[in-house]
Amino acid sequence: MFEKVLIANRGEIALRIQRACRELGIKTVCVHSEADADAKYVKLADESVCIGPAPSVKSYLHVPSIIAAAEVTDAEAIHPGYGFLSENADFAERVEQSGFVFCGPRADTIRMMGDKVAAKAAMIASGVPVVPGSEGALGEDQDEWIRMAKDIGYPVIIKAAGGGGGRGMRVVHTESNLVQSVQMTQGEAGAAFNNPTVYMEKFLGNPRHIEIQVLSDTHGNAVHLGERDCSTQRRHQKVIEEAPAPGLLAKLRNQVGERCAEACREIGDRGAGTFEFLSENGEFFFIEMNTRVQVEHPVTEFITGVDIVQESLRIAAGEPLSVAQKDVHFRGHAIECRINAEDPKTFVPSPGRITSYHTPGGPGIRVDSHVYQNYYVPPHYDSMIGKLIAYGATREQAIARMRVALSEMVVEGIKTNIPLHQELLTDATILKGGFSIHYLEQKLGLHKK
Ligand code: MV4
Repeated sequence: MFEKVLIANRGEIALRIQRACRELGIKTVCVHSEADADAKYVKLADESVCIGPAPSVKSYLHVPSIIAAAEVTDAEAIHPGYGFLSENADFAERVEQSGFVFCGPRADTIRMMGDKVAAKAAMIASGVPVVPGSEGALGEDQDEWIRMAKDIGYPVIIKAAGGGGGRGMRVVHTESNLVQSVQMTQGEAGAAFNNPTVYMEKFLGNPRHIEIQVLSDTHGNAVHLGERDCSTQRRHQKVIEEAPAPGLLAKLRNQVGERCAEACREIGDRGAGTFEFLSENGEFFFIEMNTRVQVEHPVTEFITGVDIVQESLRIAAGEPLSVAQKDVHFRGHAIECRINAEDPKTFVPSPGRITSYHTPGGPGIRVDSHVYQNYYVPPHYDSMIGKLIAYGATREQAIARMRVALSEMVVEGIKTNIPLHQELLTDATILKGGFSIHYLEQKLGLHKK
């Protein structure tokens, strides 16, 4: 195992990785911006290095400073967490070229999954079900686009190969708009991603967003840890996640999960990964793969008992997975509420000083957060200040525990979305489960542009 790992992130995930390292007996180096210098999790690290001013581009995204911090502290590996440089193939390459271990996949895996056309081709080759569509990039021939869309059936969606996470896509309802829409998406993709390549898919009108967690080691082993339902989202930001997905049959979970694990073995994946699917009428369609630990990993940890962050460290150190597929059992239900520093109605960010803070507890409650009383939420970063996760034997029990936890939680001095969560956990559709990715925006009265 490593002696010392550098954590190239901030906030709750930096603390989560630090805790995992400590349990494994690994010393930690925390890099931080000037805005995060006084944070407790920075002081808690064995060593800390200020890598630049508050704006991310000058600190958490500044590769030379991070590599230099690893060099001066003699760290062996760099864990990127999520966001920031976690899915930057050039960063992963630079880390390894500088003689450090990148706690994540090989750079070429990150690169392949960053190219959504290449990712989809790899999944088709491994037998993972994908959304019906162009099977590759669209070429030059406009008549071919028209034939293809007619074949797939309207509505279709044009997506940028360099996009993902909701960026660079356009829905087309009729043939009269098709050519212009493809050209506009190409133009935007060229400007935004420096890659004008686009592809076409059948547009699914009311899908659920269900994703499968995988772990792959460097010895050819890969397992899946089941799924999470992340359909409760607003403007591509997840709000609530849960595992398992309500109503999903074990047989289908294992079928799709095993396809994902097999794909990991075939592409030689390494570390923690997530296969994103859209699901309609009990069918699964792959859309994208994320090659990192995700925000919502705790719900999977609760129902499987596997520590995903520790596994990501063990895998990076060259150790085999600590679990085989036959040892992965799904038990109970877990739900996560993302706690954001924002207005619960307008979603406007609400940074500032937390004047009063109290966290809930009791059976099945987990709080993943780096904040505390008198913590100042800096305005420079994502508004998520923590996550509340509740586990129960059943979905009903997990939700009941979450309601109590939300009622106990006190965050004063800034606005948070706790009132929104309290309302969502009384909503009949949400309590029933199995709703689509559009439900929350419909409920909030937002309309897609
Ligand atoms: C889709 C889709 C419907 N049909 N693809 C948005 C984010 C990116 N990961 C893929 N996205 C979508 N792709 C087809 N063929 C609808 C979405 C989508 C979405 C997907 C997941 C979570 C939230 C979403 C919100 C709006 C649209």
